[in-house]
Amino acid sequence: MSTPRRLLLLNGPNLNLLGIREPDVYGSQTLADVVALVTATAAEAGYGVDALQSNHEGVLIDAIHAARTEAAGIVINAGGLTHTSVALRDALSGVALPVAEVHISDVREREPFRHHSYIADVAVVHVIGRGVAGYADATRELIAAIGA
Ligand code: CA2
Repeated sequence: MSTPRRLLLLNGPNLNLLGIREPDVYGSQTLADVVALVTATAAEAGYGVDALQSNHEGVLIDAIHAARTEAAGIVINAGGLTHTSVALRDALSGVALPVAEVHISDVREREPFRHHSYIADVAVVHVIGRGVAGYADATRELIAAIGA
């Protein structure tokens, strides 16, 4: 079976508030802007994008499982689940797709509880603290890692 020329873009809890709350930390661009940016960036390389934001861990895990046969890679900002969820990490590891981990803010410069990521070592691309523009960088780097 040939690899689908599609990426899954996942955004986790509270990222639906992008551009609405805390612009000092996360900027003024919205989640719709993120989806448009990743869609346009992926299209440059002939990839389509399926985007999902959820505040529910199980919904994100189900989407990761579905991506196993429907996507060539995953761009994910898991929000706070980054720092707490073994289950999300296991799902990413289980589907064995290339993963790009994105964080809008520089989590390394924030509270200590944000310094550990359960996802980091199952991701091949890490883009941290570059704002919303980091999603475009992550998408390009992920496509380069897919290498097709
Ligand atoms: O910097 C990032 O992208 C984060 O993944 C964002 C998460 C946070 O828990 C991580 O430590 C770092 C939080 C997402 C919440 O997004 C909001 C956006 C606007 C207003 C309120 C929350």
